Amino acid sequence: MSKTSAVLASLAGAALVAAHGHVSHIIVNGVYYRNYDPTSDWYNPNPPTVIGWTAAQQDNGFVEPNNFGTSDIICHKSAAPGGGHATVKAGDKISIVWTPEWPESHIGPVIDYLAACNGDCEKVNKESLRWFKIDGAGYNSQTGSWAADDLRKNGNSWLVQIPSDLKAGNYVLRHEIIALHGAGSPNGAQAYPQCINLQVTGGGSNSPSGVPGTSLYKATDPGILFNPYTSNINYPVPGPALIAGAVSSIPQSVSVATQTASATPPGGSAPATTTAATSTGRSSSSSSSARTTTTLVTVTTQSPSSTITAGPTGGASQSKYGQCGGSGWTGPTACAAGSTCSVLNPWYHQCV
Ligand SMILES: [Cu+2]
Repeated sequence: MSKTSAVLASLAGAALVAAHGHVSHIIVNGVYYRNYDPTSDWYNPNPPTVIGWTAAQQDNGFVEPNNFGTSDIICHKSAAPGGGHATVKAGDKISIVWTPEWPESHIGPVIDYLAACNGDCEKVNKESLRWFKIDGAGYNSQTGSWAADDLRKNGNSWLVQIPSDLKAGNYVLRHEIIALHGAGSPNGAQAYPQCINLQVTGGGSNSPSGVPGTSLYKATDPGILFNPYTSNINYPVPGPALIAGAVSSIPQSVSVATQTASATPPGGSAPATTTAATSTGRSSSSSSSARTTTTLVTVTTQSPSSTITAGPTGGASQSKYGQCGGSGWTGPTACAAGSTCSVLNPWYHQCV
């Protein structure tokens, strides 16, 4: 190891305590869908129905390689299906947004998989899912950047395209960052899988075969046990091969939400969307004609019970990393001591 590499490695070691992350929301055709929030929903006795899977990720943490053979790698620790789904068209691009800001030290690949549910994803047995890889970006030697760098520079978001020939049906999208800053040592890589339920409409007849989540990676795979602090990086993205016709990543850009929608429960009709009160200065462009636009009336999504602690002034306040504002938010806007409400975007303000 060169002196420079050693310095970089020790800096990375210091960053191990940095906040990690989870996916806060997705944006499809300008429509914002809230994801499961492991840092607040976990503690909420009456959490909102969302498209994202529930997981024991209160620490914003990761799955370690020694557990890549267990069900925790499928959709994160102790994961269970989300109670609803988002409806997208085959060929749609989905912006997947992480919070808090992805740590710069946490270099590594960004990978996306789909698995058909053959029924409602809300009730699927995760062990039965067979995952096929629709994109997977590692290190770009042209730009000298890792996919996780590109994600961070792209507003902490990653743009994924659903294959346009995919057979219509219900799928789980498994989006994942693998952080490699410690991956030069055994069990040092960090996997951050995030699962979201999608109903895909349109499409064609393509139904790729896949592998069980527990077979995606092994702790000793060359893309898992890998020292990224070398001068000539030649990184093999781990996991199965991309499906035919897929690319490692599509061109990245930031998506802007102009509407919000709630998750559709199984068998439910298309969600009502709420046009954002805040103008972004952009035209709202192509939102799906299948969605109905309506005005949000009154929605009380949670009772002010155990997740909400009394603030210094006696009013209700949100716990750290919980939501504290944004279009349509009816919960507390004050943050618990030690955190302040930060505007991530017009639809999501967070106590950080
Ligand atoms: Cu970390």
